[in-house]
Amino acid sequence: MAYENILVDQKGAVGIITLNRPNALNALNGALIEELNDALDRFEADPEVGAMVLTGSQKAFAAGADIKEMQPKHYMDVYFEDFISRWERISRCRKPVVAAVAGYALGGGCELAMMCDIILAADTAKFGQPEINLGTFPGSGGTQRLTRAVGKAKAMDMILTARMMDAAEAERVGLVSRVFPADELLDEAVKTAEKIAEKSLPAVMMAKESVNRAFETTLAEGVRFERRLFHSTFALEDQKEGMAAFAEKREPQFKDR
Ligand code: CO8
Repeated sequence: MAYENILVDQKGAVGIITLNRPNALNALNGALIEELNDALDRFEADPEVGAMVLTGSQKAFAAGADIKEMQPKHYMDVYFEDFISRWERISRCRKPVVAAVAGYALGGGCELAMMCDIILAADTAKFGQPEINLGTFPGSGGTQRLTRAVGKAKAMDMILTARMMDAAEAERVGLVSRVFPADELLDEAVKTAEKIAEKSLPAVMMAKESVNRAFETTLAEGVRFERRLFHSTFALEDQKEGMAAFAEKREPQFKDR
């Protein structure tokens, strides 16, 4: 597939996807989402890739779903095409995805970032769910993921008033894990993804699956799920290598793929 709305690059074991619709502040339209999904499929299938970075421009990670594309749609259009269901592909990635957010992450842009595993932000980042200004409300997990990330008070405040949250507030309330000067953001995101990609890929994937389970189940069931996966890591060559390397005071060489 030829890409017109994203740029794709690979640095060692890190796949990098850059949203690239500069004239629309990276507004997410159907074509962009198909390209993004295709790039994710490729990186997921590539055994050389251990982690991914998703980023945008300095001005916008993404200013939301493309309002001009949505404007003519009626209820039966969105119902029959199950509008937005294909936009959640990234939340089903089994390999980790780091979102590097500079500038606006609004509406679907904020939801897309929240579908990633770690959000790193530039000091210029602005997060918001302004759909209420359009006579609608977040439709791709905003009411659910934002609430889980920052709690009811902040989520209601943002979703009902359309107020934007800056990077400092987003870090304080736990929406983002770290904030960097804008010109260092991408390097830091790639470094973070590289660090993840150096680990055992199956252990990383299981750890991700287990953390995500915390959002889907009770504590007792989640702990049980974690225990089963934890036990299964003892079947990995990487677990043998990791523990042997510790005992021998050397760096581990993880190879399971
Ligand atoms: N859709 C379409 N075009 C957009 C969008 C958008 N969301 N955002 C910006 N653009 C376009 C503008 O129309 C403008 O185009 P043109 O030059 O042709 O007029 C260009 O990008 C530059 O934008 P501005 O001139 O407005 O730039 P400013 O710096 O003045 O303002 C803002 C920046 C504040 C970000 C402003 O553009 C804005 O408010 N944008 C809309 C933000 C918004 O409401 N987002 C929510 C959209 S609804 C949504 O996301 C539903 C989610 C559905 C699920 C998605 C799943 C992942």
